[in-house]
This record gives sequence, structure tokens and C-alpha cells, in this order.
Amino acid sequence: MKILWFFVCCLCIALSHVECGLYDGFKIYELATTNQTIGDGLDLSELSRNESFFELYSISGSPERMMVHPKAQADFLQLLNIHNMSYTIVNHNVGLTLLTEFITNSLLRRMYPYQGKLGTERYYSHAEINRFIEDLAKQNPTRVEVKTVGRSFEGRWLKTIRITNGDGRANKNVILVDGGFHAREWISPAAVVYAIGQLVNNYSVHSQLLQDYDWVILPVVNADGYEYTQLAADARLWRKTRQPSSAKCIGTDLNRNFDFHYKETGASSNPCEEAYAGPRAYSEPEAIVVRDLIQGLADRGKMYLSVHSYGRYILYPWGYMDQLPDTWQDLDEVGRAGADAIKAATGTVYQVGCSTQLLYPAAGASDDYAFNAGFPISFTMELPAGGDNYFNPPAADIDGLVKETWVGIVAMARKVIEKYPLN
Ligand code: 0X9
Ligand code: ZN
Repeated sequence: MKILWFFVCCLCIALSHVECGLYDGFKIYELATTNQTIGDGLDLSELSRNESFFELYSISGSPERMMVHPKAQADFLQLLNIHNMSYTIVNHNVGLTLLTEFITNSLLRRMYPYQGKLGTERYYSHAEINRFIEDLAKQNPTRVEVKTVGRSFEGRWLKTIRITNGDGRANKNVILVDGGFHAREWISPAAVVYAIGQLVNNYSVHSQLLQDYDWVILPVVNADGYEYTQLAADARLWRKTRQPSSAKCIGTDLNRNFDFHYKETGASSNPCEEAYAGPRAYSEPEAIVVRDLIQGLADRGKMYLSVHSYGRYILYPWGYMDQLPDTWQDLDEVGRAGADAIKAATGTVYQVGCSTQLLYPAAGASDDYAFNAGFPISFTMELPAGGDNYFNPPAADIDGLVKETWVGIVAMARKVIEKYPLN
């Protein structure tokens, strides 16, 4: 490891003299905020509307971080001055950090090749994750089944892993988990893969979780987007799918592409925006895969958990409107079990609540869809931010984050099993 860091440091010094791609010269500012308002009254949503100058990468974190285009530095600083706002620059050149991170990840890939197990030393590719679940199925034929459930736009196989206790009892209740909806949220597939490893390889400890329940897990929904973010430093912050959405722009936000109050709120009609809902509901093959999984399990599914980042939130419906479902107390109870367990284990504080109220309204997402389809418990879990742009926890942080997440998932699963015993 020491040699690796020495190598990376030398590279950084060398790279600080070269141009670093698309994000070269972008800076990240950290601003003190109180409830969407910064300084002496500047409205953050107002600030983020000025897209030609400022790119906002944090709307849920506090303090607020703004990524600012090199050409907009002077204007931005003037604005901060006018509003008497204090700031710190947390990243002086985003392009350089992304490039350094990219090189580090390439080195880690060489240092830790896939050898039948996925550790927490580095982030893995979609192909490696597929291979891992297939190997698990070969090693544990009575307890593990891998199924190809569809193909991404670019032709990647989307596979689920079904984990049981091998007793052959059919029609058990089900917990459905997915990860990697948004390409850049790398910690999500990492956490889901860790959960798979625990359920299969640490079965003796977790046998209770599989007594009356089966788990069905899709580790990387947006396989094309996830692979794209690993290809080049400049692509690291990509969010959407990779299907062209107009002559100029690529990709749809998969989590706006479900046909439940589709496009009603928090979704964009502009193909070039991050929250583009697509030309129509289910324009994306990956959304169809998740829809069919949810529908196929709706009668037995008791918890749907979609793992995202970032924010330290356990979010429940509704996400399309500012009203709680009748059964919100059940959702709250299960979510709190997860948050309490995490707090007790590591001290990390998760907020639990309705999506619209805690985060923002956004319609056409998978959590609302699953809840409406019959899953009594449906969550989007936003894992903690990491790295300076929030989507890039360094590889050294993977281990702590995925273990902490697993503590929360176990606690939520236990509560679900207690609340919804036999089918
Ligand atoms: O906006 C999203 O899709 C999720 N946040 S993220 O930063 N990972 O992109 C939150 C989705 C919450 N659920 C609903 N609004 N239904
Ligand atoms: Zn997300």
C-alpha cells in the first residue's frame, strides 16, 4: 500500500502541470448553510438554477458544496462577497483529483485481481460482479440461484442472485434489493455485493434472515452507466443510462422512468439534464427489468430496498407528493430500526422519513413504484457521501461503509421478518 501511495503522490505532482480533461480547473467550494439559505439570505435553489456558471453537486448534504466552472470563478466569488458569505475551497482542481483517482483505481485493479472473491479493497466492474454471483451459484447450488433477467441498452446481461437457505420451501416472503441505479454512486453496488457475500458465505451467522425469507438481489441496475464511469476520469460523475436521448445528449435518469405518477414532479423533460425522465415511461430496458422483478414478486415481497448515495437517508414513500401513506408508521418503524442499529455500531446518523419531506419531490422512481405494487416496506437508502465531490469515497473507505450499511440492512430485515412473519 505504501508503495502505491508513493507512486500516486509522484503522479499527482507530475499531473499538476498537465491539463486534466473536462473538469480541469473546476473548483469545489464549501459554504456554510442553514436550510437552503446561505450567507445573508442567498437562496441555494436560486444559485443552482444558474446552470451556465455553477454546477451543484450537493442539495442534501450540509455544509453545502458547489462545483464551479473555471470561467465562473470571479462571478461566483463576487456573489459570495456581496452576500457576506464565508467559504473554503475544498478542491482546487476537480479534473486533477478525478484523474488521480482514476489512476489509483487502475493500479488497485492490478494489485487486487478478481480471484473468486470480492473483497473491499477496491471497486469492481459489472462483469466482475456478474462473475462473482455466478461463482457463488456454482459453489452453493442448493442455496444460490443466478438468473438472467434482461439486457442493458448496450447489451450487458443483468443478473439477479436469489439466496435461500436451501430447504426447498417455495413461495417464501421476499426481500428485494438493488444497487447501481445511478452510475456514479459506486458505493451502492459495493454495499450490495458485500450484503450478498454475507448472506451466502456467512450463512451460519445470518441463517435467521433466510429461515422464512428469500432474498433476490440485482447488484447493478444501470450496468452501462456504471461501466462508463469506470472507463475514464471525465466520465466519473455520470448519473444516467447510456441510451442516446436526443441528437445532442445521452441518457435517462432510471429513477424517473417508472410509470407511477411519471414526470409529475422533480423530473426533467430536457434530454440534456441529469433528472431527464426519458421520452416515455420504461424507455429504458433497465427500468423494465426492475419493474418486472417488482411485479413478479409483488405478492410475496415484503421489503424493497434500493441502495443509492449520497446523503445518510432512509427514505420512504411518497416521493411524488408531500403526503405520507396510511401505513407510514410501519415504514418509519423499520427504517428507524436500521438507523438506530447503524448509530449504535458506528455513530453515523441516518435520517429516516418520507422522500419528499426529507429530500425533494421526485416522481417516477422505483421505491414509490414498488410500494404501490404491494411491497409494504419500500426504501431508498442513501449511503454517506465520500470524497470531495461526494460520489467518490476513496477505496480505503469502502470497507467501513459497506459494513456499516450491512448493519442497517440486517436490522431492517429483522424488523420486517418480525412484522410480516409467514406468507
Ligand atoms: O433522486 C433520486 O433518484 C434519489 N436520490 S439520488 O441522489 N441517489 O439521486 C432519491 C429518490 C427518492 N425517492 C423518490 N423520490 N421517490
Ligand atoms: Zn441515486
